[in-house]
Amino acid sequence: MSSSKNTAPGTATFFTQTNYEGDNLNFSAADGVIDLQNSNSEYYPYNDKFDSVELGENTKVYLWQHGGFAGKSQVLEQSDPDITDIGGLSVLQVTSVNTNGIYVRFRNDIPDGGSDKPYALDIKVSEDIGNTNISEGTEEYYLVGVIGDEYVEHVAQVSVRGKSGVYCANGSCYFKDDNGDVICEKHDDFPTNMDVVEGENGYFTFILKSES
Ligand SMILES: [Ca+2]
Repeated sequence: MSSSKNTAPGTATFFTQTNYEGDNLNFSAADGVIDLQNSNSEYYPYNDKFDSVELGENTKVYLWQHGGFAGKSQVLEQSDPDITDIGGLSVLQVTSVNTNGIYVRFRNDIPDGGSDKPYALDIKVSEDIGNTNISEGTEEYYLVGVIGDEYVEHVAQVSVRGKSGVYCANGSCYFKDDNGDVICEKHDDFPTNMDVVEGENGYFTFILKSES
């Protein structure tokens, strides 16, 4: 039964069992980012517990496996009777369909690899709940935030650390929604030893060009 009759438009109902059974909680865009694994949250008992989700009309949900927008992620625009393949849902956000994900990956392009490799990017999109940490050598994109609707613009903190833990880059950029296009603009303090390259809409590769 994937009927959304029971769930209001713009909201999503999460169930503790597959096939829309068990305890359930309903969330809307007004709830923002829900961090189930925050032990101070009233929702903490539901960390890793939601196994299905029913969407109302005009609804999109963003799902993450771990806090810090880490691990697997998934975006749904229709009800799903089994979301267990996420491997334990810990962070979720409900929006209208008029939002896009911001996807980021990290590449080390220092010609000799650098003296402090491997390097890792930390990116924190404002209004979010934590850094997403992305190591070099991973090709995959990470869903680091959501843009659109009331999230017209985010300021993202960007930093890169080497193996020793010392930062070699630190600054910020903007992610903006431009009628459904996701734009990344470097802020004045964007690291001069970094670059950012746009791929498909909403997909960005952050590149470390030199050690300093
Ligand atoms: Ca989890």
